[in-house]
Amino acid sequence: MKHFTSVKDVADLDALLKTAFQVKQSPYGDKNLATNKSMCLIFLNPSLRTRLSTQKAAMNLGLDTVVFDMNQGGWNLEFQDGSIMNGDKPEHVKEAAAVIGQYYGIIGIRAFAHLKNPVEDYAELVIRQFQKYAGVPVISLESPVRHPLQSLTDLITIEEHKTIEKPKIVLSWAPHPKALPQAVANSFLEWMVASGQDITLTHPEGYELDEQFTEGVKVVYDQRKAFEEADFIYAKNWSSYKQYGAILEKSDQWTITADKMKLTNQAKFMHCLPVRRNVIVADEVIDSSNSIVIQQAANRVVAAQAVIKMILQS
Ligand code: SN0
Repeated sequence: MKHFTSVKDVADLDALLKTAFQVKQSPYGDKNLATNKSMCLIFLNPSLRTRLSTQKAAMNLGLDTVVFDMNQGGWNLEFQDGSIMNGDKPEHVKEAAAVIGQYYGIIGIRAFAHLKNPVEDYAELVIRQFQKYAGVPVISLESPVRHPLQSLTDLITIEEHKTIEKPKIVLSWAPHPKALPQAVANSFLEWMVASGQDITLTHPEGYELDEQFTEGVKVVYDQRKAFEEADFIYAKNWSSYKQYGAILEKSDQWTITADKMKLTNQAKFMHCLPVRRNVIVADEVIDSSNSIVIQQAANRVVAAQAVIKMILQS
C-alpha cells in the first residue's frame, strides 16, 4: 500500500484486517519495524483521537512522529496550481509538500470540508496535492470527503463485536447544532459496501449523500423502521449534500433514544466521537452497556498501526 486516502487504496482489505487483528493481539510485536524512520502529521483542523491514536500507533512501531498544526505557526499555503501568488498565501503546496517529503518518510494530513463549494471540497485538493508533490506515502487524517482511518476502525470494531455472520448495520443521521461534513458518513458507507456488509442508511429527506457512496446501500427514510432488527446503530450528523452545507432539520426527532434502541436486536451503539450528548444520542444510550464508543475509539490505534505497518512494509 502506497497511500491511504480511501478504501480504494487498499489492494487487499482482508489482508489489512488480518494485519489489524495481529496488531491488536501483539501491539509491541513490531517495535523495531521503523527504526530511523519518521512521520509528520499535519493538522489544519482540531483533533483528539486522530492525533493521539496515530502518534501512539507510530510509537508502537518505533516510528518517530512530529505533529504540525499548520494553522498555528505554519505558512498559509496556496493549493491551486498556476495561481498568481500576490495575495495572502506566501507558499505553494508544490514546495511545501516536497520539502516536508524530504524530511519525513510518511505524511499524514487533515483538512476538513469548508462546506461552501461542493466541487472544491469533493476534489480533496489538499490531500491530492500532497500526494502529487510530497513524493512519499500520504495518509488521510480526514479529508472533506472521507475519514478512512475512522472507517477502518469501525470495520474492525464491528468484526469484533458481531455475534452473527452478517449483522444488520444501520447508519443513522442525528441532529447537531453545527453544519458538519459528510466525510465520516461517506467513508463509513464506502467501507461497509467494500467489505460486503448488510448496510442500511436512514436520514431525513434532503440529507441524501453523494450517490457514489450510496450504491449498494439500503435507504430507509423512516428511522424507526430502519432500526428494526438492527445489530449495530452507527449515529452521525452531516449537513446536506444536495443543499450543500445547509442544516435542514434541527429537531430532536432524530436523536438516538433508548426508546428507539428497543426496536433493534439489542444493537450496539457506535459513534466516531466527539459526540454531542443529548443531541445526537441520549445519555442513557451512550452510557448503556450496549454502547461501544470507547472500545471503538480504542481501535483507532489498531487501525492506524495496521495502516502504517502496511505502508512501511510495501
Ligand atoms: C468532525 C466531522 O467530520 O464530523 C470530525 C469527526 C471525527 N466533527 C466535528 O467537527 C464535530 C464538531 C462539533 O462541534 O461537535
